[in-house]
Parts: sequence; C-alpha cells; structure tokens
Amino acid sequence: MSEDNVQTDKFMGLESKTSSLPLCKFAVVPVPFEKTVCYGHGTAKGPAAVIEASTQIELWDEETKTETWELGINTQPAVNCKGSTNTVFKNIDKTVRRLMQYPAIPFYIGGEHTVTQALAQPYIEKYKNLSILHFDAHADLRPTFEGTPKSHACALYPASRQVPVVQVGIRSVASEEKQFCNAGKVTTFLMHEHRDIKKLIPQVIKKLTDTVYITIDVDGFDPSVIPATGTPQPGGFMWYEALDLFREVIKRKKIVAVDVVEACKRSADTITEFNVSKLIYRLMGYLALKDKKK
Ligand SMILES: [Mn+2]
Repeated sequence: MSEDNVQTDKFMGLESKTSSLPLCKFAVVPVPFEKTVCYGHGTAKGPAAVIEASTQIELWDEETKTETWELGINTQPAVNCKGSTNTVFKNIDKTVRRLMQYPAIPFYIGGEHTVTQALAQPYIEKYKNLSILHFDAHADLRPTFEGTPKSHACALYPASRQVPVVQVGIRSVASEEKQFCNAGKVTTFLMHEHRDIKKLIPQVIKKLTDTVYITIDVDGFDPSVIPATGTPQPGGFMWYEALDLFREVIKRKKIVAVDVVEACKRSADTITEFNVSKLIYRLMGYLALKDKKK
C-alpha cells in the first residue's frame, strides 16, 4: 500500500467511513500506558508506531489468502493514559465494557503489560468459561512489585487467581513467583523444556478452555523477531513457530479479545512496529478464516 492521503492513525490506513464500529469484525484500540517499566522505555509510543507501520502491510494476506480488511477494521481513539494508574484502569475498563456491546473482536495495543489487568477483568466477569493464553518471556505472577500490585511484573497475577492461565515462552521467573507457576489455575510451559512447537501446541490446546483471551507480550518472541521491547530475553519463539501456535488456538477456540503489549518505539530501526502490525493483521486473518469455513 502506498496511496497518497493514507490515514496513518488508522490501522491499515482504512478510512473511517468504511470502518464504522458496528459493522466491523475487528477493532484496534491503542492503550499507550507506560508507568512501571524498569528498563527500556518507549512502550507509550508503541501503539501509534504499530498503527503507522500497519499502513505498509499488503491488504491481501498471502498466508490466509483472505482480504481480511473487507470484514472491517475499526480503529478506536487511544485510551486516555494520563493520570494515576487507578484513573487509567478506570478509563480502560470503560472502553472495554463499551466495546463489549459490539460484535467486533478487539485488538488492544500496549503500552506496558500492566494494562492486561484492566483489559482482561471485564472478560473474566462476562465469560464463565474463560481462560487466558499468556505469551511472554516472563511469568508476570508476582503479587506486588516495587510496592504496587499494578505493575508489569504482576500483569497476570490477578487473572491467575480467577481463571486458568496458560503460559508459553516463559524463560524468566523470579524466586518470589516460582511458587505460582504450575500451581492453582496456572500452567507454565517453560521455553527450554518445550522447544518442539508441534508437541507444545496440543498441550496448550488441552489446558485452555473453549473461550480464550489472548495476551501477547512481544518479548515472548525471540529478540531477533521483535528487538525493541523493555526487558528482552534470549531464546524466544521464532515467527513461524508462534504463528503455528496462534493459528491452532484461534482455529479451535472462541477468541474474545487479544492484547499485544510491550512493543517499544526506538530510533535504531522499525522492525518491531512492522512485525507487530503484521502479527496483528495475521491473527485477524486466522479469525477471518473461521468465518470463511462456516
Ligand atoms: Mn515480558
């Protein structure tokens, strides 16, 4: 895509008149929250960078062979992330509950992983049979971190007390959170023990319930795939391995929402925003494929 006058603040550059929310299959929601990151900064600028990069993706998806965009992709205004974390959480909650009134499947773009706490809660309350697929390098199961429970290091703790959480890609676990891995409602597939994706996928499918919220911390990928993220770890999923996993989960489960967090904007390169926007469009393509087969 390289037409003039492309709207760089709309996912895929789609015009708003062809993508009104009630008619859309997908909604893209920027959540540019950054407060508790401990090392690399730039997640607040992640959503806008991803959306701008998405205007360079081809509309026809060469893998799914779908014109996914024809199903409608609405881009929402960014959630207001100014003010205290409590205020931001209230803004997120309001946005999620409003979007729940529409058929569109939301793709929330972070921002730091903390936002998942507020994003997932309304879905946990609405869907009795919900589970969460948690793609990440880090377990994110600390009850509190640096004096607050609302931290990126605690992103999945509240959800893990309520619904099954299935963790993949994990290769960094703190001593104070290891007791929460593979305990209670949490299943943790450590990366080094599950490097064969073909063997991992059926185990993940088995542990998930029928209705799934997907949270993708981009550091679950290998840093060679997604280099710009706050706290990278070596040895993550490669592009096609991760797609194999997501394709199968989307095929077999009802997906209520997806969040993609911790992508940073940095001046060194644009690989991260390009790859994250392609990831989002590809996941939409997998969802589009389900409609096609009906
Ligand atoms: Mn992480």
